[in-house]
Amino acid sequence: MSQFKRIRHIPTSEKLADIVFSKLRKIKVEAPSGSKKRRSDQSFHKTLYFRQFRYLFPELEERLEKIAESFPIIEELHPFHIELIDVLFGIDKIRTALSRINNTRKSLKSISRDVNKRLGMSEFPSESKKARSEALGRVGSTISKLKKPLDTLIDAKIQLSRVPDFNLKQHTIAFAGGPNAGKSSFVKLVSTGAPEINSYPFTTKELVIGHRKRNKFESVQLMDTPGLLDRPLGERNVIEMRSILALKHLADLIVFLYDPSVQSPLSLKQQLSLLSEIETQFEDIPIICYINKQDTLTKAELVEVRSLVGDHKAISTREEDSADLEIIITEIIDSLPPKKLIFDKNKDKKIIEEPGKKRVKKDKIEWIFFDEDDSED
Ligand SMILES: Nc1nc2c(ncn2[C@@H]2O[C@H](COP(=O)(O)OP(=O)(O)OP(=O)(O)O)[C@@H](O)[C@H]2O)c(=O)[nH]1
Ligand SMILES: [Mg+2]
Repeated sequence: MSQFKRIRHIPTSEKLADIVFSKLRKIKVEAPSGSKKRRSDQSFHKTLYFRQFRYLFPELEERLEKIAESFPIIEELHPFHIELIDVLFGIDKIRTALSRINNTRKSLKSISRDVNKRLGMSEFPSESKKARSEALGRVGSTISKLKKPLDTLIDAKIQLSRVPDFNLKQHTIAFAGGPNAGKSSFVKLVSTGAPEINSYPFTTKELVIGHRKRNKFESVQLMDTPGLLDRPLGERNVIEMRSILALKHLADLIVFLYDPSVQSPLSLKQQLSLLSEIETQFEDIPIICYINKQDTLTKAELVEVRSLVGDHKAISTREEDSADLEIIITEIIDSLPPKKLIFDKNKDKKIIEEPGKKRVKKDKIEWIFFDEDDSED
């Protein structure tokens, strides 16, 4: 199971206060039987309040500890996830949220010490009551100050749990191109991936992973990405940035699809410029280009398209052409470069080389954080 799916349920600050205070109210101490007078005995109040606080502080401590500890340590994450978190929220925002949780644990300890001391020294029920209500007020305001950090972590958990699980030992072929180019159709026809397909652009908003057997022993991952517009990196939205980061960190090979049809939101010139941006940004990743939707073109039009974008193979990602697509995907898989080196943190940070593969530069090392065998789903 992905580390992000392991992050515990995170309550809002209101919910957290609601849970602990309503449980606290249910904690009762049997009143000494007989007289009403005895009920107001100082020992009765002390016992009740001590018992309530003996529940409250450890309960809050445990809940906050579990939230903080279920969040992965940022420094240990795969660079893809680190950059993704940075793009989505800003690494510092998550760090601040986690450190606020930890500081709150310390503040609660100090409130706990104070109230226990005051209760211990109180001689009259009125003193005990005052100590209790002041301590509860402090706890309440401490919890309400967690509103922002908890909301940030809830948002982070939701967003990160949408990132599909990648097996970093497997090759990843990423499908890229402008919106509506047929990327999802391609992935869906040749792999186990089931991305949504629609006749309008910007259908795919998340990364989608499909698998395909390469041979008896190996599978490859086919990654469908949201469509990219022809614009500079600084102007890209979060959805496009997710694609860009996935291409940068995960792709061993990029399949770029041109959409020459009249429905394409990008002109061929814009698609050409998009490709050239991808080539510049990911110069070490091989790219194979195809002219998709060939069924929409006459022979003469195809010649014209090729004169503009280059002499690429023309394909069609319609269901009726899936036999041809099978041949194409086999060719693509056959042209995969050797898998990048991997870095196995379970093996004393030793670099592992695949047999027969050449050593590559240190900055290409990848971290294994997810193992297929690890899956609990
Ligand atoms: N005529 C024709 N239509 C195609 C072909 N491939 C895909 N389409 C259609 O093009 C539209 C977009 O296909 P998708 O696979 O969703 O395209 P996409 O690149 O994933 O689009 P986004 O996720 O929005 O970027 C759908 O209506 C498909 O049916 C093709 O080879 N020929
Ligand atoms: Mg799509």
